[in-house]
Parts: sequence; C-alpha cells; structure tokens
Amino acid sequence: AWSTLPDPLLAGVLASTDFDVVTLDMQHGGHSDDSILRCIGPVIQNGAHPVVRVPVGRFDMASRALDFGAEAVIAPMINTLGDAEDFAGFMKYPPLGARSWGPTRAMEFQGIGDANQYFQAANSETLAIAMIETMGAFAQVDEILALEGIDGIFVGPADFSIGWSGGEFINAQHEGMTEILRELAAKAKTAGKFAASFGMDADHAKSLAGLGFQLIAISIDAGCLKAGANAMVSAARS
Ligand code: 3PY
Ligand code: MG
Repeated sequence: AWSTLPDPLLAGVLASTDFDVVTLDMQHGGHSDDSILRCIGPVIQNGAHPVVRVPVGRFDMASRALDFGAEAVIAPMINTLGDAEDFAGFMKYPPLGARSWGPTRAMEFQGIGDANQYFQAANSETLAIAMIETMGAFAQVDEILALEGIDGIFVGPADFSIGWSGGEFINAQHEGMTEILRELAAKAKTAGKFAASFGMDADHAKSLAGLGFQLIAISIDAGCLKAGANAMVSAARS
C-alpha cells in the first residue's frame, strides 16, 4: 500500500487490510520526518511491514527512517553508481557502509534490548531499494545491482516512461516498455536481488507481477479510498 496522507490513523488502517507492506512516501506524498516517526508504529501494530520512500537525495533521512523502525527504504532517482553507493553508505553499518548508531525505536519495535544483537543483523535485515527510473540508471543498472549494499531495485514506471520516450510523454503503462521492464526484473533476479514496482491499478500490478516484479504497490491511499467508496455507493444505488 502507498501512504501519501500523513496520518497515523490512516497508515494503521492501510496496514490492517490485506496489503503486506505500507510504504510511507516522503517524495511525492505528504510525509515528513515527524509523520514517519508517528506512522511506523501503527503500521507494525496493524501487522504490515513499514517501508519509507525518502525525498530525492535525502540519504540522511534513509538512516533516520531505519532508526525509526522502517524495514526498508526506497531511494528515488538513483541515476548513477555513485548515487547508489552514497545511498548504501547511509543504509548499512561498517564495514559495508557508514550508518551512524542510534536505532532506539527500531530496537523497541523488534523487542531487542541488546545493541549488538541489532547491530549484527541490521545490514542483512533492513533493505536498501534503489529506484531505477531514468535512462541513466538503466545504463548502470548492472553495476548498481552488483553493489553489496543494495538489496533490490524499484522501477518507477511513470518517471521511466518520461526518460524512455525522450521526454515526449508520460505513460506508466505504455506497452512499448514491456520488454525493458521484463529485462530489469530479470537482471535483479540474476544478481540475486529483487525487483519492485508501482501498479497504477490492480490490472497494472498483475501485469508487473507477470514480468517478474516481486514487490508491487497498487495505487495510493487516496485512490484506494475513492475506489472503495465509489464501489460501495454504486452498489447501494444499483
Ligand atoms: C514512478 O513511477 O516514477 C514512481 O516513482 C512510482 O512511485
Ligand atoms: Mg518516480
């Protein structure tokens, strides 16, 4: 599920549905440092995995999101190998990266009292997900996937369509991108990583699954609310 309305009650409701994951979106959604801190708890308490998408280049926030209890962080616009290395550096403790110590909330949520227990597991149990959504990123995706500190990629089909069309249009569901998206999911698998993406609706999500994507968002919170409300009102009126 994709959370853009920055409210702990709403994030908790999303987490209580059949979605496995709730992503709190700081890039295009309304989430802030404060709402991330307040929403991760209700997501966990309602049985879903909390993920945070940070704003472009805010790798400091990636570390904070992990400290606050996020299990994975999605970084948008990772356009070069250097971007991916910087992101991984903020996500992983030494010797892999340079994350600074302070996961108070995360340890509380996981019921861990011993600092070393968290420290030993953190690099493998919190996931760094690099967004591949430009042609520059596509050109370097093999190198990005080969980085030990990057656990998976997230293909942003909307931005990707802008680059793929040479700035001609935006269409996250353009059929012409099918093979390149299949290729990206396959590259992730070959590298021993996973591929995630964003479905505009249920049918789009299904087609992404068919291309090999393993973690797929469906619409955004406001879209789910509208679709559910419209379906109920229409059924009642019919
Ligand atoms: C994109 O499609 O560009 C995205 O970032 C999806 O959230
Ligand atoms: Mg995008």
